[in-house]
Amino acid sequence: PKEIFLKDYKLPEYYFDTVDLSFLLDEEKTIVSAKISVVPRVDGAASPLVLDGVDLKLISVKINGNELKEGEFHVDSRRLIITSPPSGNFILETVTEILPHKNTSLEGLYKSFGKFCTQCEAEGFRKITFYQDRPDIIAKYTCRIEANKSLYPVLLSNGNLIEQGDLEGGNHFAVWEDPFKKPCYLFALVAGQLESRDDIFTTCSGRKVALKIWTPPQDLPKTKHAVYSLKAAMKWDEDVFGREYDLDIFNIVSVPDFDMGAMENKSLNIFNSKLILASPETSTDADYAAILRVIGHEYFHNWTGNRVTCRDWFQLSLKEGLTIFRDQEFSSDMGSRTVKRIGDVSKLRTYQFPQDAGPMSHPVKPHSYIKMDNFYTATVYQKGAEVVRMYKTLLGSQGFRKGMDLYFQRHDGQAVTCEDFFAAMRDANDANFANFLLWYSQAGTPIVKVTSSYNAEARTFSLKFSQTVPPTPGQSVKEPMFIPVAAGLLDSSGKDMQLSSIYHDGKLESVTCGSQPVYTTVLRVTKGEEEFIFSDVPEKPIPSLLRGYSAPIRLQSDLTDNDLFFLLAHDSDEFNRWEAGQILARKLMLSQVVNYQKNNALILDPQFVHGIKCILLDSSLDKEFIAKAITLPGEGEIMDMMEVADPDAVHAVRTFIRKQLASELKQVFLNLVKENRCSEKYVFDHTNMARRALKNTALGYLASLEDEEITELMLHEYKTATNMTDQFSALAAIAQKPGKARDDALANFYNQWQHDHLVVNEWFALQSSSDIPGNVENVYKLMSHQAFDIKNPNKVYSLIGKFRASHVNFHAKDGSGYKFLGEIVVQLDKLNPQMASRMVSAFSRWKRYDETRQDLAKAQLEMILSANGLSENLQIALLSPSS
Ligand code: B3K
Ligand code: ZN
Repeated sequence: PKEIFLKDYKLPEYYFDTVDLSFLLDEEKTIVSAKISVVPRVDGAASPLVLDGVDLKLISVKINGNELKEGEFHVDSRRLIITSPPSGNFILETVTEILPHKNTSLEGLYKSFGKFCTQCEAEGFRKITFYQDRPDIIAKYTCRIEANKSLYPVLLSNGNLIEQGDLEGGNHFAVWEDPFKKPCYLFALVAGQLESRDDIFTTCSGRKVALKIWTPPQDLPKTKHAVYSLKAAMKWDEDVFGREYDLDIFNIVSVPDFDMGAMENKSLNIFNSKLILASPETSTDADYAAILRVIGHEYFHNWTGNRVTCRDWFQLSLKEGLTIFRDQEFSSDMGSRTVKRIGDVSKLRTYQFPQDAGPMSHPVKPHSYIKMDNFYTATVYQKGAEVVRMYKTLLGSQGFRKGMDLYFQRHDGQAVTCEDFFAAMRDANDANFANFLLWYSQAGTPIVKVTSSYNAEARTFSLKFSQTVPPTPGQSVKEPMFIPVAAGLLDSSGKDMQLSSIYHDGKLESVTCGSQPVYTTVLRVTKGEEEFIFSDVPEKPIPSLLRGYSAPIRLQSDLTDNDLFFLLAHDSDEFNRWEAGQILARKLMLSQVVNYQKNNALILDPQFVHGIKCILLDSSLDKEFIAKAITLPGEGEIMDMMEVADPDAVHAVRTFIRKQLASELKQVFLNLVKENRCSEKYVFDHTNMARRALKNTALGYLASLEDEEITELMLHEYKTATNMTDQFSALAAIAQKPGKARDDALANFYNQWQHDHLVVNEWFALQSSSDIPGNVENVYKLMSHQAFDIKNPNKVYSLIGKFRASHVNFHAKDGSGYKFLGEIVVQLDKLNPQMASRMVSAFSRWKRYDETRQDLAKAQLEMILSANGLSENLQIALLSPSS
């Protein structure tokens, strides 16, 4: 495999202007004809034209109507080279044969449950036809599809349907035309037995857009929420970003075999069915929220990704970071902003921080790649979204919107870079962004230390920052970054102090803004060491730092536990109230881990119990916020903070604290369960979701007690549940402990839902991620369950992917967890290399554990490496620096 470098980027020698594709779909093979008008970039230069093509059988190739003879072209397993094309514009025609029914990679054109379907991003189009498979080749497409009418009554592609009709011999055809130029990764085709739920969206300029959600007939009743979500997203993008939809039709197709969540193909989004189908009886609040979010995400790509696309794959975050940011904002506006922010920051900490601290650490804009598929990462997506958020923090909402407007104005119809986005933000606001671009090129999570001091005489309050960025593979020396730190000061009654001016860099700068009082200001930390001195501070304040989590860093402050309890109780920034609780919980957990390792008795600080109790009883707080605030940091987060990760100790401590809280606050939790039952019909709105979240979190705590009364309660909740959120939460509570109640409930649940794949997947996930001792045996058994199928990505994610969520079982000291995953990865690689390499990433931080575990993990990695016929994806995933 060849490594590709950003610094080697070259403009293409040839552009493509129009692309006319024609597919003859058939059971045995598919014939793809492509007619491309080619335009040399520089007139008169006749360098070879190199086309990508993988697993293709070339039938013929013509230029300007003349079939090429031997010697005029060269074809191998990866490319077709036209040795000396004519100078000037010309027409290239190829005919190729492909075998979709044999394609298990779920990339290119493949079959899923009898339907034809495509996935081209990043480099799947080359499995369909010979093409310059790179995103800076943007062209206008037409697509003719022909297939048997009874097997494939619905034929879809991008753009507008311009012609259709019946043919002799039972075939029919459809011709689609996409008026917008696009890169080939946005091409899509679907053919099969599908029905649509139809609706209409009227855009801000009064145009009517036909909305169609396509599924197999039996799934159609479950598409209501998808339509609702799509309309909400279309309206939101108009309201918040001024972006109107640009075609008269928008299709979404739901498919059961899909490698990821969904794909933003122009006007023909293709979705994993788990992100389309929902009903109150079968889907949880989390499912409903995920559908809203992902439908929003793919829809928003129409402008950020499709109309303005990426010049090359190093720029992936240009569309993904930005679109994640947009979907985060959308979900915030549709629900609770604070709770959404908490969820997003937790996700960043759970997935991106470990990545940034491990062998796979890479910048938001990677410098090189071998397999692009391996770069759809938490860094490119989640950290990329944080980078976009920082522009907004620095510029304010209006400034950010000005920057976005300029970005669209400058680059509509182009394939551009992260620097172009940066320049639009800067130019629209005349802003000084110092070395902000380092966020794209420098990997690693910055560590920022802050110390504070109050000078009563001078009435000044000083914050001293120092920052370091840890070395990462290939980047041993780091420069200081530009870190926006949103900060406020609390007085002794817990109220925000009004801020007036700050002394910094030899100057006194006013932070006021007209006559409006200012309570939060954004400090621009740009140096290795730096001091900010607030003036006119009448009493010693408690600082609230990094409000709303204004930068993706690890902040280490000198706040005392008392300060943190104070912030937990009073901060006007709700995110920081949650954060204060989390910092306290992390400290507490780490201190008990030490106790556990020394064989000392574990203890729970009464002040912590009191803090949790106050939150639980504070009726002014949003209930979903309470549910988040009483949830302890995950085991992974704690292990991340340890020199040598100790899964057993962390698990024991977290279990102990949960149980202790449950027993000391039992009555409070019981009341919460009773008070927050939803009697009415299921409604997906914030108020109802918040009630359910609080009730079910309380139930989860209670489940850790050994108590007859609680078992009764859980069974009661399970039996009386009227929606999946409540039913599944009760099941999860019952399943916390091994025993008959657990076995019966799991069996009962399967019997009730065995006809519904998506629900059965959750049932798999619940069991595989369980912490009950020796669970790997159950997972082996479930692998041969009739409902499991290793070819279906959703099932693999549920049963195999979720196993690693149980740190005690995956990292079991006897090596059984590693052995299980090792065996599966080898098996999976034969079918779907992308999925195998995602699964193997569970091993990527094996050096973080003790020696025994290291040896066990290493043995599995070596075993995988020695397997025959390893895929490129997997080889590369395994050859990351530390493994
Ligand atoms: N753009 C796609 C991701 C494609 C990944 C291909 N391996 C989904 C999304 O982020 O919207
Ligand atoms: Zn995306």
